[in-house]
Amino acid sequence: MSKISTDMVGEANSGRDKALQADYAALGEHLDRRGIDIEKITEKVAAYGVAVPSWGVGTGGTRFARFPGPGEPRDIFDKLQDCGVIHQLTGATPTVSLHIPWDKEDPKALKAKGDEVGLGFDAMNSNTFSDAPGQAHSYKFGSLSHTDAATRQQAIDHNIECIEIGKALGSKALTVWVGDGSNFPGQASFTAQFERYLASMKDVVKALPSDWRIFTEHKMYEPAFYSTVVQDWGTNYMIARELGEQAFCLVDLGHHAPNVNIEMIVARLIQFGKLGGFHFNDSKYGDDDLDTGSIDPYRLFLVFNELVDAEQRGVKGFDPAHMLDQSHNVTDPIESLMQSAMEVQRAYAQALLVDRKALAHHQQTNDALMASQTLKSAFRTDVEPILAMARRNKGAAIDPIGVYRRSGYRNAVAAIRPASAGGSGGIV
Ligand SMILES: [Mn+2]
Repeated sequence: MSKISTDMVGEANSGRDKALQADYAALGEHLDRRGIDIEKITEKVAAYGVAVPSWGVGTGGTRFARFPGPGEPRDIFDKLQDCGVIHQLTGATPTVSLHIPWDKEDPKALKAKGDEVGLGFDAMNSNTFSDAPGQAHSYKFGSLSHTDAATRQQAIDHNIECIEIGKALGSKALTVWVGDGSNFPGQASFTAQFERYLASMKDVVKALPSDWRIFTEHKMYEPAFYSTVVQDWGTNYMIARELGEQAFCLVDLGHHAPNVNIEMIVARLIQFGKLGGFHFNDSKYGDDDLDTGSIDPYRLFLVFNELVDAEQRGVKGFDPAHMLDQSHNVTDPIESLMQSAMEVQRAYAQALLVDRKALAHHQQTNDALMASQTLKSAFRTDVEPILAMARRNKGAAIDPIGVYRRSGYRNAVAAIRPASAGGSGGIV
């Protein structure tokens, strides 16, 4: 069983079509009164895609435990199949982001499987935050910033290998996140460690094809708990400046302190031409890796408000990569990723509804209340009929999770894929 039957999707859609048409017409009328053409919004939403992370389709865990679900993917080919189902039903996730060495296989076979399930390949992700079996040097005390030159070289070579695999897959970007840092005051020289990191990254950039971008991802803490080499967006911006025109900052929504104004960070990076992309997820306390939009959908909307503003201003070279990066510990990962992709689309659709002319006027005249209400009125609009219509028009499911549950996909793959081990350590 590779995909869910298209007949089943069609039948489910037929049963919901009448109600959808009525809801869509009602919303269309409402938006028309606000001077918005619903068809234009639907077209934009239909054209929007967010990449799914290959590691997201396995059940995640914490450093305490992992509780695997049935039918977990055995390898990258199973993962690609699951990602294909997500895209089939939502029409919103046309690409997958691979993680090396977890997904290391013959690139030709990976490309063939991607073609089979209708997926392209987004940014490649390197891993120098854990040791791969048999590697010569350990990353226990760092990778690209390690005090030992041979360890740094091993990490550089690994990143270059990720670029090589990505080239064969049609990827155009490398995302680098390192766990390097320190756990004790005095353990590492902040300056020397950062100098070593920058020198290593410069060697990686030298191997970058001219039409590729490199994204560096900042994270405040964890696995290092006292200091982290790439800890915040300021450091990340310095890195992108140091590394040159192909280097950009990646914003993972969970990698900030609680209450940090992420949408303003996004605006700053746009203003100075260094926003590379996103890892979408949600959080309450830290890097919780919760489902996108599950805790604070307003913040997600405010991030998209900045993105749409930049898009509509025609900011030169503005082309951020959109990826999900979250850990599904208590849900079926396919359902969570479908829901999250739709939440990202929802935030995009709502941001498209912002009356930017009115907002600019309220800002100019210092009318704080009306400026804030201009955003709120877009956020309050229930755009579900737009999302559903975009899915229906491209042959995806009006109700992806309902169809997925009725399809029996999870039970079918569980019959083929052996139960995976639980235990500790599942953090991704
Ligand atoms: Mn991330």
